[in-house]
Amino acid sequence: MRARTLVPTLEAFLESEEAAPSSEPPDWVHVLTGLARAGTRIARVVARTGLTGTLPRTGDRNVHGEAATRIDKYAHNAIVEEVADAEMLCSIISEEAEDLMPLPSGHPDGGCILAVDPLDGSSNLGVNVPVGTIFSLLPHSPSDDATGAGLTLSDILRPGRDQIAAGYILYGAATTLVYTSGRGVHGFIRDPESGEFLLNRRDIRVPSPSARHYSTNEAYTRRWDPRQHELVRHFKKPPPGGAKGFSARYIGSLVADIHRTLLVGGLFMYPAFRGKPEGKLRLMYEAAPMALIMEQAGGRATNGTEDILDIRPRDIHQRTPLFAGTRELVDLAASFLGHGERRRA
Ligand code: AHM
Ligand code: MG
Repeated sequence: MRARTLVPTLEAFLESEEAAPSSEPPDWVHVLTGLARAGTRIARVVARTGLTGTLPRTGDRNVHGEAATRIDKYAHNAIVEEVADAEMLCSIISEEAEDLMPLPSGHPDGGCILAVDPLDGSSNLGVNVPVGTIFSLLPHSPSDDATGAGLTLSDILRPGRDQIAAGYILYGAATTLVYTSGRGVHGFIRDPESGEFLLNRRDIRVPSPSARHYSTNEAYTRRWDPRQHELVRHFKKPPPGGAKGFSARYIGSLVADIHRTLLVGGLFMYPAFRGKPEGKLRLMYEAAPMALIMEQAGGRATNGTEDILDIRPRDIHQRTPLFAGTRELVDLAASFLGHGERRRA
């Protein structure tokens, strides 16, 4: 009989890998396990969207004027409920809330902010395309009182390099949680039978050589900057000496596009263009957590002129262009866009 290999659950892994020997796991672990519980609830609702009528537009707009669905709101509430007890948190930034959300009064100020996109790409759900939750945990600068109520915007607008932990939950064929706390990137798949997130990939690295994929919404070509045109023209040129050329991949759902890029490599791009001078994606809860994941996996992420992790936000919902993926390909993009040595791949 074959011996059964014991695959660690998320909790067991966090306890054994993230705690110093014979000490308690760090406090952020409670936020991550709360997010995993919320992810389990969200996955269940996502899987039933076609049956439960959670999908149709409510006619509501979210704080950014975008169409919101009831499931976006459900995901937001599930996350707030599941992390509310985490003592290290004091406030939440959510794509679904206009302002910084303080936790209920009486909650101690644990010095940290959770920035989250509760359900990114939910407009894809009607056609059964994977969607995801993206999260980032940041310390805030000391405020002048113990409840955190004295927090000002400048206390919380910290660059992505300060993140304590970041990651995403992908609701696809399998519900997958990927996180980093700055010590590698680890992936877990939720076993629908036991309900546990089980370790699936330890220390994920963006492969090198990687897939020669470029990933962008080419419908915006006519509004692109000439340098962006030049970059994509470069990907379409026949490679010298019979080498394998580039191929295109674009799902239009950030978590799914980044997950593919993380596992097989390539270059994901959501550039700025005419009409969207800062692109579409949000810095604090979309680009920065994905950038930490990419850097920790040996890849890179830039806005074209600056590494995403070095950008100090001016606003909690600030947008940024994003170029992320295999380091050589992000270097190449930066060289075309004016940030780095011009190289050829
Ligand atoms: P959302 O936050 O409103 O759900 O939109 C974000 C999504 C991302 O998942 C994806 O990368 C992007 O929008 C796709 O945008 P576009 O349709 O412009 O290519
Ligand atoms: Mg989003």
